[in-house]
Amino acid sequence: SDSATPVTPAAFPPAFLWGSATSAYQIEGAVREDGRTPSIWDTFSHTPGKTAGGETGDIAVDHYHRYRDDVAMMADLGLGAYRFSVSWPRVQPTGRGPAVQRGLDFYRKLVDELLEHGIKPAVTLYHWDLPQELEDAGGWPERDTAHRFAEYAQIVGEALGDRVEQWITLNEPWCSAFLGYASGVHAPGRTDPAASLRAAHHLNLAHGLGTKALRSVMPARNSVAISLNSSVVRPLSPGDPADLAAVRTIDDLANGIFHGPILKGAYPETLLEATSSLTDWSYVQGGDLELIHQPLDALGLNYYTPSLVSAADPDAKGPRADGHGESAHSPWPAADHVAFHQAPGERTEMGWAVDPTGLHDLIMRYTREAPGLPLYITENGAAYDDKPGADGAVHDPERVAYLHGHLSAVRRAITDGADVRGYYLWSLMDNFEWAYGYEKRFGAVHVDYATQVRTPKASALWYGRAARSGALPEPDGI
Ligand code: PNW
Repeated sequence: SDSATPVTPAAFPPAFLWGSATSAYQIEGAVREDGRTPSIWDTFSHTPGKTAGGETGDIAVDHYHRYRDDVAMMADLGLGAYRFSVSWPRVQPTGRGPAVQRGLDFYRKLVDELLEHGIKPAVTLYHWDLPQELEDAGGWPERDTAHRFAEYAQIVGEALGDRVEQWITLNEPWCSAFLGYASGVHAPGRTDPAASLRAAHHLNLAHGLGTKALRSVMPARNSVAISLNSSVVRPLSPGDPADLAAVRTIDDLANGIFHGPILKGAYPETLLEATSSLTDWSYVQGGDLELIHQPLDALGLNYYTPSLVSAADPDAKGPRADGHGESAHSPWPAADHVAFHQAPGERTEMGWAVDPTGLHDLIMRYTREAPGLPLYITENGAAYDDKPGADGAVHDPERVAYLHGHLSAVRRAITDGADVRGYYLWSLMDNFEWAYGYEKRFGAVHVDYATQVRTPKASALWYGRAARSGALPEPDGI
């Protein structure tokens, strides 16, 4: 045999979905068109000091007007799936009452465009853009918001359920609850730890009520899931019981608070105890846990980097290093005894450690904890400081290496018995990165914000080759 022949990379299952992901506020722009009203992210981004450079999603990457070109670009790249989110205030401007037809029409046209290009749509109902009127009425800490979400879910399910099979209720409720209501680095920017725990429960309840509403109006073949930013939490010293206790605290607040009720029908006892100084959890009403713990068709995992924690030195005061944004307020209620650490090694522009093994560990954990439940990686990707070169091309070898490493970890997990059905690269194109504005570029496609010109980076071409062949090209093959 010829020893110079490169090893053929192991193929992925033939039905594996090779997709990319975006969210409405991060790409659409057109914030005052066709009856849309402000969401909490419009209000927040227009509040001085909340986002880098005071940037907003007013225009973003103008996807609302360019969706046809963007879909054609995905098809040219060879991508087979696309995860996007619906803007709630486009569909229900006050968060209640009848739907705005023009808002629904935009998503129907987008879906039809995708289907015509052979791209499988996955709809996320809530990717953080709560109608401002609902926040004015109390937001996620209020129970009524969960009922409003169910009504909205039913409207969108009725409108698109005949042509979209894959549904995701919420994206990363951890961010909505704890970055939104505890650390305040995300909209609505509140810093009330007790309210953030109420928000977490009402987000869980919204998932349960929303799932039920979707199932009541959609064909039974459709799949309903939730996307969680399930953290991989590691101890600084694996042999130190105090560090292992810190892992437990953060694992409960990051994972158990959502997976517990959703997958097992109960909040972890250790979470209830640890947070008892802030809340008595009396807003968890009879029947809530049954609603939240409904059969799911799939679980979405969003993964970027693991967390490294230890017991805190009680005297240590100083900047936090948990990678969750700058704030004097912690996004971790009742976790003052935990310190976060920066892992050594390579990092992305976000300062997040590059650690593909974490993705393998995460997939294997949920393979054990939710046996039989199909898994999707609904987000994974990296920000790098990409600039077009003199030739106009964008060379992003770091992102190619990141994707190769993480997709290899997914492939390994499948070999180890995990049922991973698809992967959605975050993100299709550069976009509004929340509190970081347009500074951090997660796109596989470069966007020149002055002209809105899209240029596929080397990583987009590499990923497209993977998608077309169903196997991973060598990272330096481009
Ligand atoms: C996710 N954290 O956000 C979101 O789903 C995307 O909209 C976002 O663009 C992407 O990841 C990249 O940031 C996160 O502080 C924001 O741990 C913050 C955190 C995690 C995810």
